[in-house]
Amino acid sequence: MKKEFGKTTVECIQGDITAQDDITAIVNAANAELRTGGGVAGAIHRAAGPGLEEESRPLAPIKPGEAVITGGHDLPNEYVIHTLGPVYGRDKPEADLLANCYRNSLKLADERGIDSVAFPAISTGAFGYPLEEAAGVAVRTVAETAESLENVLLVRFVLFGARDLEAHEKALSELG
Ligand code: AR6
Repeated sequence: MKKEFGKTTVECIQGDITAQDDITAIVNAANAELRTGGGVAGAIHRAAGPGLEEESRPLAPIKPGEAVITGGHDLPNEYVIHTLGPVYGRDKPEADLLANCYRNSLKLADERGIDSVAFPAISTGAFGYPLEEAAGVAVRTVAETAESLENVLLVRFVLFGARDLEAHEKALSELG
């Protein structure tokens, strides 16, 4: 499923964030220390190789909502944007912090002249953010931010499971 916002196409697919060969920058649902970890972060660090953690370490720690950028190392992507999602029930206000993750990642990409960005469903795994709520924040924030982007022409949500895909497609279909 796809929709246009300004010059940017926003789409949702089911898949693995480490297998997006046609995307310039993938986003990592990172931990504050920018270390390997589990979930998306584990998959990204495994695919990128040890150079990713070496490059990331001096940029840590990051706070919820912040985003930093590194090279892609052995990934098929030129860049990895690392952002720290809120832990649901602890980092408040959750919705604002989660929105900052998407907004700051896209702004960073746009400043670097990056044309395409892929996001996982930040905070919806280990950090416990309820899926439907998070999908609404994610899709609304990307759509709003897209209106002012110059360089990012494609934003792809890469959802691991069928339920994740359904929640994001529903949120996207509900936007005007
Ligand atoms: N591609 C796309 N989505 C994935 C993949 C993948 N390869 N693997 C998992 N997901 P999580 P968080 C989905 O836990 O909630 C880590 O340990 C997953 O099914 O990766 O922001 C970090 O080190 C879920 O829907 O991120 C942090 O400590 C979504 O990605 C902490 O977890 C996010 O799950 C971050 O927690």
